[in-house]
Amino acid sequence: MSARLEKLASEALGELSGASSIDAVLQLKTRYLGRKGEVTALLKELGSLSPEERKKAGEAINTVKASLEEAFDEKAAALEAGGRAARLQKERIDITLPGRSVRPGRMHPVTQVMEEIEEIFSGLGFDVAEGPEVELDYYNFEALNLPKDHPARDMQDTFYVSDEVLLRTHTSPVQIRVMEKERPPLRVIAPGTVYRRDSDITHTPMFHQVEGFMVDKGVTFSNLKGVLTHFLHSLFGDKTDIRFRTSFFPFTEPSAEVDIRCVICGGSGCRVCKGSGWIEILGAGMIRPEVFKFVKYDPEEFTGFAFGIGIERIAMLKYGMDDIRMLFENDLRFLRQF
Ligand code: 2NL
Repeated sequence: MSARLEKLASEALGELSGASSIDAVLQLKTRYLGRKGEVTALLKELGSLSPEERKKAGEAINTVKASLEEAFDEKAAALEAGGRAARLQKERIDITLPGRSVRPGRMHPVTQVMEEIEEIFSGLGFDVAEGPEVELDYYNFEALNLPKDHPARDMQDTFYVSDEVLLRTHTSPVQIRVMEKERPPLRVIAPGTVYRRDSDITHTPMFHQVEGFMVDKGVTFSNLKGVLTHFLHSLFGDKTDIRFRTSFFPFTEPSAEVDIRCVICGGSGCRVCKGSGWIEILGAGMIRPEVFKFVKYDPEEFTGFAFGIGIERIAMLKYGMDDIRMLFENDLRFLRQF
């Protein structure tokens, strides 16, 4: 009996030293010490021994049983502690690391300029109107005194969708739609995206415009000058010199182009103003009676002025950019500067 007991004990300890998981230890514990375990089986054999031998063997078995129990429990505890240490090591967080900062987005420079222009005209009582970018030939050209055979249509390289449908080349069609629906007095600006088949360092096929108009009884060229002078002084500063030059547009007469003193060189002449000291900023004029007839206004009763401004050019001047394409490459390192 004592030889079998010793063999069993050394076997159990040998297997235990090879156990690498808590589950394996618990299985061994059941196999040796459980109700149907091998040590328990030895205890059941005690009945066949003499009372003297039984006492001796019983004590020996219980001693082995107690020491095995302790060995199993110690090993299980050690494995559990090791597992927890490994998990803590794996889940370790360096609380001294700096946090990850969130970069706030910002308005595109074109949007910034467009909103600034809207603010200035809102202050003069102008409403803001919008309309479709895919437009009818009628609203984009015809109603603006540009019939199909008009030579000025060649000035605009147009994206056509079909014979009568195109991508608007300016936001004037929005203004025609407003006049068609509403009667004077009207003060409206039409900001938006426009399209022309043109692409180089000063042109992109998609760009932005703000057009505007004012129609009422007795609106004059003086009103045009007053409104546009106030607008340019608000946008570029009160001290900015402004000049009106005579010009031609098919939808206005008389027409003017408006220049500001070069914001880059102050007038002495540079690359941006091509040595002239002046920069062309917008076109404007008194709306022609032909246009009024298309929207059923009586040109004897009402007069009005209209104007158009390219936004990208203003953004480039304001922020000192020299290539318009940078605005639409969406390079965040570039856009974050504004
Ligand atoms: C330019 C010139 C201009 C207009 C736009 C306009 C609109 C209607 C009636 C009459 Cl509905 N005129 N718009 C008038 C004169 C000039 O823009 O060079 N823009 C960048």
